[in-house]
Amino acid sequence: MERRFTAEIDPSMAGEKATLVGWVHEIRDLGGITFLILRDREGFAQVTLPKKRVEAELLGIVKHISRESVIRVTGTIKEDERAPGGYEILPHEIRVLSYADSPLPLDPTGKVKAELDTRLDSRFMDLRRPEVLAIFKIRSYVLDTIRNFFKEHGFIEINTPKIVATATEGGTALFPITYFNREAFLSQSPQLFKQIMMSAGFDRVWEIAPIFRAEEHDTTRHLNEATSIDIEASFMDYEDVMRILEDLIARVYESVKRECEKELSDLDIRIEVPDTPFRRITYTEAIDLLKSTDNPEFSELVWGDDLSASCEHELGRLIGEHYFITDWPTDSKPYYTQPAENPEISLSFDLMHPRMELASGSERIHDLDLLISRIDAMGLNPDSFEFYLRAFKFGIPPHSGWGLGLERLLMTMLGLENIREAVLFPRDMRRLSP
Ligand code: AMO
Repeated sequence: MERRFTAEIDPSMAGEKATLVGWVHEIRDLGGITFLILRDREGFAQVTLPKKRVEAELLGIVKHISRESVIRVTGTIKEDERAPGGYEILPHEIRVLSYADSPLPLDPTGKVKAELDTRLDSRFMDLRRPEVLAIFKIRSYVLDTIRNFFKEHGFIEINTPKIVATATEGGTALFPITYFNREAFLSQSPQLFKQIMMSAGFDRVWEIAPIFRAEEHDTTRHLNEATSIDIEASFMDYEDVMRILEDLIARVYESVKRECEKELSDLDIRIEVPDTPFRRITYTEAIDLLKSTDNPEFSELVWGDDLSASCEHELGRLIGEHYFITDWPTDSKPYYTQPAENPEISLSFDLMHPRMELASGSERIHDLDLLISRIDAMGLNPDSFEFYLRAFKFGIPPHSGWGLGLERLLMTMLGLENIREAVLFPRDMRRLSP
């Protein structure tokens, strides 16, 4: 008989036979009756064994099953409004497909709380919890939504190399690797390649792929391997790509709210779709706003300073919703960022959630001489960018783009405390396994 998911059965099927497979979530022996709760990816089902009415052999099997063993149950569906899904299964056959050892490394019912580190050490078991699984079902759904969004907006999906010869975002945060007899690095960003694709005439491209950052940040919002959602678009200015970004964020929230009701309820959260357009403040206005608070921490701020985590936090508190900080000092942004008419200011933006930065982007320099002089001014050697600079010599359109962190998007949308919650097997300074 074909197996079905627990959620594919409902009380109207009473009297029919069904086969379910899954994990033994709980066994409750009440003397005259035993309840076995079976768990699969989609939910729970109650398997009911009244002592007087089931074969002794089945009772014997159930007596010796350990929690979290994998079983197959075939039985008759019966309506029972007290059971999960409104039905129970009266079993004819129970097979143990894989025994689980005990004690278990974690409690998959979540009743016994464990530290995140302990959970990540036994991630296979942690992921069995419905509220943890829900995050990854939503993650998968978000990726679908993004793919559809880009398709509708005329973007072509690209895949760029993750083994590269040069830094893109400045030389500090690279993982060096050995590439035969040469030095190479894990890619920090598809930046240079997505720009080259503008010279290649692809017009609008997107990529979702890992980025590797060797930053020694041990925080709740930094990973050493993250997932970046990147776009690059020709003949668009930075306002154009900001609009695409805010529309994408709103679409993701809307779709998750509409389509992931069960997962949101497993996580016990509600989400509010943010209104668009998002508020835009310039970097200069952000500095003024911070200085106008009576917090002495901000009184010393001067134009050109980085916005620290506590600045971001204070701005988030004051603004209280998604917003853009635009027109950053040119020197605070990477060499490929287009300066404005006043060259101290750049045509750039960060997308902020009240809790943290989600994305950054800009209009790009497409004038070769200016690009070389910016690379120089940043203390980098234009020779090592030869493969990139060549693409600017033979006709390249004006273009703009951005990169959005998938895990930060999930973390802020779902109110997760730690970014590691949004990654199956996170990589951080201390964690390389599993
Ligand atoms: P940036 O370096 O700001 O920009 O990265 C873009 C977004 O990627 C996410 N991100 C991270 N998330 C978790 N852990 C990290 N260590 C990490 N580093 C980055 C953030 C961030 O906002 N090339 C430009 C983008 C562009 O201009 O198109 C870039 O990489 O959410």
